[in-house]
Amino acid sequence: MSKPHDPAHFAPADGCWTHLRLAPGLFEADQAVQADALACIVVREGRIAWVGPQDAVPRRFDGLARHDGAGMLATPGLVDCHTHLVYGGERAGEFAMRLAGASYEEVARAGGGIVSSVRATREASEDQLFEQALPRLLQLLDEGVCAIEIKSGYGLALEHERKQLRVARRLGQALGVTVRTTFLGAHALPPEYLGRSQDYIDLVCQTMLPALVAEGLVDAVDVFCERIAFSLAETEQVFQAARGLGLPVKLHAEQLSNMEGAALAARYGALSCDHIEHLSPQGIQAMRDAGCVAVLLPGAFYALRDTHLPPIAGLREAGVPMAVSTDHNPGTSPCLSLLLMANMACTLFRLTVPEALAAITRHGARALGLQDEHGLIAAGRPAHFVLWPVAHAAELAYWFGSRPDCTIVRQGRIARTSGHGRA
Ligand code: DI6
Ligand code: FE
Repeated sequence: MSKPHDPAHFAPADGCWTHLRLAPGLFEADQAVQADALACIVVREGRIAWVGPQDAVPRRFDGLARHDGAGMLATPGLVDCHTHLVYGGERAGEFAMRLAGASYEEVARAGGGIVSSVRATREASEDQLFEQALPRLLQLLDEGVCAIEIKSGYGLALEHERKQLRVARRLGQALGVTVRTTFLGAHALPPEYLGRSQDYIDLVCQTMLPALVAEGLVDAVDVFCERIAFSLAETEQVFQAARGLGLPVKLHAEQLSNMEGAALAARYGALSCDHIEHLSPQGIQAMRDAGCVAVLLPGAFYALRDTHLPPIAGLREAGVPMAVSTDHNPGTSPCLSLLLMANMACTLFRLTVPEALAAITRHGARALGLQDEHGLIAAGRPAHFVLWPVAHAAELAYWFGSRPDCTIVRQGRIARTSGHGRA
């Protein structure tokens, strides 16, 4: 029996979406829209066919249905560009340990941390992982996410990494959402490889990655480059394997210490460097020169009670595009709200509201190599957009702890309809 979240239940969004306001900087109009003027987005055959002032809609669209946007604010569908959404179990006990004074590194060294999620993930079947991840993804989607990255990295063995990536693909199909999969086999050293890090990296590069790529399960490759994870030299070996298979790379870089991982990732043309609390000025320059996106993860910063801020002013000055994501994971960011992350990026990292909104749309899309499909309202693209019952764009980053009652058009279908209030 099909489920209520099955996209087959959603009506096509084709028609003229009228009485809209367009969020500044997040659209390209076919005809200039004066500030404060009402706009229209025309959807035809699941794609955006035209964007412009609503009193200038071309006659050729006269026959299309009308959808009243009721003055709501339109943004592109949100993009959550860094998540570890598929895993077994949870780690609330570790949260308590950290509150009692243990650091993230201490918890990891005591056999908790990533490795404890690895145990739970290995024990779970593919169907169990799917059932556990489904409600998490539904929560993100209900807030307007239209594209999401899902990493492996809690299997750390071929069959278990495969299971995670297969679940990620299945979730995308079952819910009608763009999913980009990232292979993060080099997330932590599995316990059975203790003291044999090089052997594990060889397995990742020579066996796991090629097999999973051959199965069509990998869109990009990531590494956790950190004192408690993998060295710069090991990271480079994984990047070389990715390059050999023609895959883009990303990096968990300079989260807990400066390893100069960002400069290495930039040399490999990385789509993004993520976390980057300890990013150096040289790292910023390298990222700028390589056109690499800086992915900021305020959820992990907050949950770890970190105080070392990422170098936002330096990134801004260098013109490095900044994205913001949930980093949803059971250890350091059990967060299921991208808008909360936009709020925290403003409050904790001092992003401006326009920066925060670009961070969860345009720049998030770019961090996934999806900039031609997602993150901007423009003719020719698949129809992914969200209508928000707010007076000001700033409200998207201002409210926290509540869910706006939005209308969502995802993959050309109406996935949610607003009652025009707050939920
Ligand atoms: N950095 C993180 O914040 C997550 N992974 C990573 O490389 C944490 C993953 C976890 O603790 O389970
Ligand atoms: Fe992460």
